[in-house]
Amino acid sequence: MVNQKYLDKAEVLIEALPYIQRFNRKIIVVKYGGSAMTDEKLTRSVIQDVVLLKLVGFKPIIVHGGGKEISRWSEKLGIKPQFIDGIRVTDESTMEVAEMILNKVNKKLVAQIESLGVKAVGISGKDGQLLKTQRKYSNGKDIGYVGEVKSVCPKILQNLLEDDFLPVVCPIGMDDEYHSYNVNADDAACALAKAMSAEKLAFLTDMEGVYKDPKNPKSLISELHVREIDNLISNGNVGGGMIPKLLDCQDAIRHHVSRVHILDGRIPHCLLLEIFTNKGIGTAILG
Ligand code: X2W
Repeated sequence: MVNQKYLDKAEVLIEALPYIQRFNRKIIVVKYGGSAMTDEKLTRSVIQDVVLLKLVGFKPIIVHGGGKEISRWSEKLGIKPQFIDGIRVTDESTMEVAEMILNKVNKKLVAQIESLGVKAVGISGKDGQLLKTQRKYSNGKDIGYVGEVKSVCPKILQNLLEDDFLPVVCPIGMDDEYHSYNVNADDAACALAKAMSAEKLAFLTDMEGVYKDPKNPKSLISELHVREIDNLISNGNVGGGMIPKLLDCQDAIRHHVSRVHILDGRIPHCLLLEIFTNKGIGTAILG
């Protein structure tokens, strides 16, 4: 007689079968940031999830942040981090630190993926002119080398996926004069998901998802229609960092990304729990 424990395991794997079939060869862009980046155990669980997605037939692309690490190193170097509406004011020396640190984070992730047996290539938005940027202003105010994505040249990502590599992208772009620009990682992930016609875009955040009523923890919305987003924002039901994220979600869905997921990156294996189960654990935004 086979042990029930093993039968249960087989059951769990079979439950994932329809999802594996549906998403075979489909692109999923994972924006990796927040606490899931600063905790070693969580980092490992995210990398394991993405590697598993790759090995069962998805085509994942990681776009990572590293804001906390940039701030830590800026302070070490005597530069006081400064933000306006969540965007880092990026003077020349801050840009230098941001580029160094994001490249360091990028290569660390590549090594972690490689250690699990998957071929990964780390690039920045400058490589192959992946992210062409222009200066972004904050309510008309110059905030330095902060870039907004003007255009995407997805060729390099297409080639890497074609050759079965897992691309890891850091959010640094370049303008027409080849200057580096610091791009918010959520915006970079959204731009790449659109340009790559991704099936899914998943944001790993430090929140459980989107709430109907932020004061009521039981009001987590598991499925949100894109047309409800404007109302949620204008009613004041969401605030702070969630607003630009929801606007990115709206933008992605309107440009044919089928689903965007806002997930709690503090939950180990949040990606697998969201993608391979019916109800999921965060908020899925659909068109
Ligand atoms: C971000 C880029 C990194 C990022 C920054 O300098 O912090 C801007 O603010 P998280 O971890 O996703 O916050 N860029 C312009 O977005 O990291």
